[in-house]
Amino acid sequence: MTEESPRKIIHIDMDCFYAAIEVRDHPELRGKPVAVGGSSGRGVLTTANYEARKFGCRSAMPAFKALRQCPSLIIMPVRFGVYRAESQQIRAIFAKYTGLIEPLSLDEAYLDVSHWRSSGESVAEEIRAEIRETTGLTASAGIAPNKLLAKIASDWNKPDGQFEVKSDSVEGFMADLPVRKLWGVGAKTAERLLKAGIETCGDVQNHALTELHRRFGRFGTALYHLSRGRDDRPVQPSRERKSVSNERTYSEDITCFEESVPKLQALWEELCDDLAKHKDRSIKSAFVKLKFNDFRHTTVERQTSAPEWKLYESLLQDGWQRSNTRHVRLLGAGVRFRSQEEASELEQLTLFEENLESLSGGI
Ligand code: TTP
Ligand code: MG
Repeated sequence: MTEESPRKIIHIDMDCFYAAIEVRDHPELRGKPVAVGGSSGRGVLTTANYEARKFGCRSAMPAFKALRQCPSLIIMPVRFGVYRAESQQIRAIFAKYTGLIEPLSLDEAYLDVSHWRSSGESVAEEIRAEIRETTGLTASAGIAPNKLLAKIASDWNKPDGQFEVKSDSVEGFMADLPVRKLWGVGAKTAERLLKAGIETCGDVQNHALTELHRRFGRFGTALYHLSRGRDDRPVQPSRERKSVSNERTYSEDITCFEESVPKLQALWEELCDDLAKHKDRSIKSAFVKLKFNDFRHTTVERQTSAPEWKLYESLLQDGWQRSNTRHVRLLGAGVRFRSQEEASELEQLTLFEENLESLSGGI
């Protein structure tokens, strides 16, 4: 019997993507600490280059804090259009190597290159070289038999490097890895696991499958496999969009419902414009998001296929009921879509019901 050969999955992630583009386009910034984001009082950084990271500047950090830590930091305004165009160019390079591309964000994607005769490592080298030649930007890559490992590995030799996890070294590679790095393990879950004495994947490996299942249910079973670096998920070429939304942080806190209505209405109008591009999708629900001045947020959601303004207004009212006198600093309005599968099931069901009706009508 021949054993199936392992898949060759590459995870590519551009290095400090937005900041690298800004430095490339403004050569006078080379070698200086640079971030991209809003520099006004409430601005946050989307990312920072490696020079700025030495001072602790990070994605999602408020600009005032970053400037306190690194007074010479240069904060460039965000140019989404440029980043999107760059991302398209990078995806066009991927497409020369494989049809199996699963983008995760503008600067990140999984590629399945199992059909290549050459090693995954050399394909990754080639792709990175081509990205550098075409765009002048550097990328890092992880090469492994599955997505889980490839994504972890792409961080190993960042920036401008790559790392391969070979099939026979998987369990060892995973042993020291914090469980927090696993797909689906967030801060809360990691905390729960820590209480059970589990901090690394090696700790999980010491527990039997039955015990993990008893303690954590289905998640325990997944954990058992993930901690051993096992992951069968295929590279899925077209990940469909699950939702569309608009949100905005205001320079001054909103103190009451009445004041927030016209602001939400403006967001809702933009949302309706955006939805025009997604006419092929079926809407499942509408939601309104509020972030309070203690940075906690809440989302109020209701099922609907028609995202009408009155509904958003009433969701907003429900949101304010959770405010407990807190003021609001951010508002968001959005819709969630049915997956293509759900949408076609619903279509079948509707057809079925219509048929039943016409049958009973005929009796
Ligand atoms: P990342 O790949 O997470 O970060 P990065 O490419 O800047 O740096 P690294 O070298 O560590 O990969 O995100 C890609 C881009 O997405 C990033 O350049 C800016 C944007 N971004 C945000 O706008 N907000 C965020 O919170 C994060 C994490 C990223
Ligand atoms: Mg990146």
